[in-house]
Amino acid sequence: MINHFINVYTSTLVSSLTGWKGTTGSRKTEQPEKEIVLFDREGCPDCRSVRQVITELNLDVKILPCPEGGTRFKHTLKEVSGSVQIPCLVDENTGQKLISKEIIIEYLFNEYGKKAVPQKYSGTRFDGVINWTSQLLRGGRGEKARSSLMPEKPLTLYSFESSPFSRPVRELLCELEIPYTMVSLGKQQSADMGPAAFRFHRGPYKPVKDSKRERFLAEHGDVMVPYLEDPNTGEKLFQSKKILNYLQRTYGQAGNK
Ligand SMILES: N[C@@H](CCC(=O)N[C@@H](CS)C(=O)NCC(=O)O)C(=O)O
Repeated sequence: MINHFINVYTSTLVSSLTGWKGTTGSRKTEQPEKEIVLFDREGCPDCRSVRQVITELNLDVKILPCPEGGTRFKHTLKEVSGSVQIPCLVDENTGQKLISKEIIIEYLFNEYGKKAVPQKYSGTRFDGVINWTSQLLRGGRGEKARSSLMPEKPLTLYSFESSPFSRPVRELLCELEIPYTMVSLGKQQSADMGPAAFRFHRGPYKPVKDSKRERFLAEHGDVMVPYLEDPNTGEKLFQSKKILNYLQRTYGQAGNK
C-alpha cells in the first residue's frame, strides 16, 4: 500500500517535472487505418518525448517494449530499422520507418497534426537535468527486462502519457516485454481535468461529443485510466494497483520481484 503510494507519488513528480506534457489530446486527429508501431522503452526519455506527442495527437499505437537486456522484440527491431536504436516508429500507412525522437516527432506532427512541431515539443536546455532527475525519481523502473511469459495476443491499455497512475503500469508492461495497444485518452477540454474520483469540473461529466472518451464513458459508466484489457484471459481491469498485481501474477515469472 505504502509502496504503491510512493510509486504514484514519484510518478506525479515526474509528470510535474516534465511540465505535464502528454496530458492533452487533440480533437482533430483521425486515427489511421493501419496500426502505427512504436519500439519503445518506458524509462527512456527520448521515448517519453515521442509518447507525449502520441497523446497530444490522440493517436493509438502498438507498443513493442524493448527494455535493456530484453530479447523479445530486439530481433524484429533490427530487421525493421537495421539498428537497435529506440525510439523507432513504423507507420505502414505511409511506409515510414523512423529512428531518433526529433525525426519521429516532426513526422507525427506533420502527418497527423498537419502542422509544424509546436515550441512546447522542441525541447529545452533543461531537458538533460529533467531527464536525469526523472530517471532517479523512478528508480530505474521501466528500463530493464525481467523474465516473463509471452502473451499470445497483445493487450490493450487505455492511458495518457502524463497519467501518474498509468506510468507504473506501462513500466511493468515494458519490463515484462508485453506487447500492447496503447489507446490514448488525453484530456480534450477543461471538464476532463483532474483525477477520476474528484474532477475539478462540477456537475455531471460530459466528454467531447463523438470522442473516444465519450465511447469509453458509454461502455464503462466513467472515464478513468489506466484501464487494461487482456484478450488472452478475458480480464478487464481498472485500478493501477490491481493491474500491476494482475500483470505480475499472470506474466511475471518466479524469482522476479
Ligand atoms: N485509483 C485509480 C485512480 C486513477 C485516476 O484517477 N486516473 C486519472 C488519470 S491519472 C483519471 O482517470 N482521471 C480522469 C480523466 O482522465 O478523465 C488508480 O489507481 O488507477
